[in-house]
Amino acid sequence: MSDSLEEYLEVACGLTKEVGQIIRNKIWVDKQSIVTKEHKHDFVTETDQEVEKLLITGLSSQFPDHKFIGEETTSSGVKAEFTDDPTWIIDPVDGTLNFVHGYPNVCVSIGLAINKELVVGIIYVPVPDLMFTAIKGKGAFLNDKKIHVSNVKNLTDALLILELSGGAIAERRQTYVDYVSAFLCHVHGIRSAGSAAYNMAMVALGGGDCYFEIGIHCWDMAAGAIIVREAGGVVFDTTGGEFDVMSRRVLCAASEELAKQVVPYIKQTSPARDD
Ligand code: LIP
Repeated sequence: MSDSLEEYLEVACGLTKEVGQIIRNKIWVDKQSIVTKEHKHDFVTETDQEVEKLLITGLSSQFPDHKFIGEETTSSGVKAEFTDDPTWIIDPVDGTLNFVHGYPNVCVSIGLAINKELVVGIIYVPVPDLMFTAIKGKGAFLNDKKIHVSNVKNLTDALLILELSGGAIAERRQTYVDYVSAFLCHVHGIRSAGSAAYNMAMVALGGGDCYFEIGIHCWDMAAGAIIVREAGGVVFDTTGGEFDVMSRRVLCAASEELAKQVVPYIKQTSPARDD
């Protein structure tokens, strides 16, 4: 089994590097062709669609019995089917709003689940060429060098990562304003990268200590969940319960102690599940 996981990772990393070149070539090209999805700040570009197609075509030619859940395929109306079959969960461009603006925190995020368990994760940040990878039980790596979460256990020592997204939706706007004012007097600082996958990679690297978000999708967090865990961190539901990749809720941290201190501040909501 572990040989196969290594083969899956190798093939997926090769394809990811190839599509990364497309993202690098296009990020600062004048105008992306943009379409909006769930709300007026929720974008998709031709690059998202092109990259997802190339990844799915490349992976399915090597692994014809594998299944796929892709952000753009799903938003075109194909229902996500999460079964026990090996399933690649793909966000071709996580941080599309960044991409549209030319802000380089943009990732290709690919998780592989077998029997609904995440076993391989890749987060590739093509502009600075950062390749985060993990295989279950084998640790997490950045460009082949082993990485580990920080040793922060207290909120008062933490660099907290918060997304300030969904500005087009009044209720979400207020929630983020409330979070900033609640956390700012406790933590060392707050960062917002614009990509769930990037945020989770930062927790895995020890660059940030804790990140949570409600309302994102399985393709935003599948790869990050295994990479954070393999880097020694914890991944929970935002209530502090068991993480469920289809729930659209994630809380990850360098330590369980830190995660549990953050839970009481989170405004819990239950968006429609991905499955
Ligand atoms: C984005 C997430 C981000 C969230 C955005 C959006 P996309 O994913 O990475 O964490 O705050 O609303 O969901 O749409 O760029 O793939």
